Amino acid sequence: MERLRVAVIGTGFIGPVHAEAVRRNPGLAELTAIAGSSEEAAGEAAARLNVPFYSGDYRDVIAREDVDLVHICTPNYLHYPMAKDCLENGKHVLCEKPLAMTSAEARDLLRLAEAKNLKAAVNYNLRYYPMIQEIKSRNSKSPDGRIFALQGSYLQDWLLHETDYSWRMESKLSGKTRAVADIGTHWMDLAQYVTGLKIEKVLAQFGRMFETRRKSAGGRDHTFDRGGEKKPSDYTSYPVDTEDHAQILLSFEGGVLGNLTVSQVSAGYKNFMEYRQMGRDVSYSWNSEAPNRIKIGHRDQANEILMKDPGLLHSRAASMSAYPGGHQEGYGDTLKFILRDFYSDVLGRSVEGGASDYPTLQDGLAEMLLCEAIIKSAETGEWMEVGV
Ligand code: SOE
Repeated sequence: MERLRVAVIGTGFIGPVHAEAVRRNPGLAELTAIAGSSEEAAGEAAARLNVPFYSGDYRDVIAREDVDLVHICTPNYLHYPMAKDCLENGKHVLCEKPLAMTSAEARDLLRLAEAKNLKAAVNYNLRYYPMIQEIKSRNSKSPDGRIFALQGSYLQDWLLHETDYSWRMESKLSGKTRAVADIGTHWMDLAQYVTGLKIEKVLAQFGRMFETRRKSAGGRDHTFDRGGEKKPSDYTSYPVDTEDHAQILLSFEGGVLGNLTVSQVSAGYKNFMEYRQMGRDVSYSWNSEAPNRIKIGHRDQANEILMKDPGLLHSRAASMSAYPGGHQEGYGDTLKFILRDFYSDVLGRSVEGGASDYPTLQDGLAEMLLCEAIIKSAETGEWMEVGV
């Protein structure tokens, strides 16, 4: 097969981002169809993105002969049924995270993909910042046991107001954990990926800023609704049963210690993920607000700031740089490279800079098992073993 014919399901925030990333891999794929939650939404997106076929019913899209692979960019509760339909229709799948609502759903998708001999991936795209790849390369060249502790956070503030609304606020659409499943799993996937160490036990504490919130009658995604233009009567109250904030102690294999703060109510942190690794030789510190740099901490020599320059990075990290020299890498660039890895594997092609190690359904299942252990720990106040 020369190039993959790709469809995107979802026309909200992330669907169009995926569509753009498809087109940034022109030697591997072309975008042939898009599906939305209505004929109108799909048609508007198809016109804006110049996509030849569209439908308000995703089943029209996944039944098409000119679709080999489908991106699922819909709310969490739709991931499993849509991915299952795609696999049953013989389509490869890239699903937004979290993979499903439960580990049972995730395991069923893994089984189905294997039975159908189809490839599937989960969009833990944050692995694909070049400097994250650099830390991973440096870890893989360091003897085992040099890592002592990991610390980090993923902080946002888009749900700080009690009128800020997203479908993620509704546990029947998003799952029993919100912030942890939505963004905490990004950090946990990245930490396990960068170190090669699995998380074995968790101890979690959840926090909720509001027990009830208010949403406008339309129920639209009012992410940035400051409530200014609406009257109190425009809002209805609803109970909140998921966490805004989580503090999690993590016990990694090999006795490596970890702790993670996840929050969607941290004023001023727009989309801040920080990864910090303490080891016997050095510490590494990276954050998504300054993605082109790593602070390398030393005890007996001056600390270093490593700035992205592909000529100075390990080959894998260099191959993940969308631009030469120190040009800034961004969120969208990470999707270009996760798709390059995934599509190359589907097409059976080699990948520049080494073997492609995109996040698979196995990684998606691992994150669902972590979420379930974290929920249980938050409910009981006890350490919980992570299932396998
Ligand atoms: C909202 O929290 C969100 O869009 C997440 O769903 C994404 O996974 C994250 O990368 C950015 O923030």
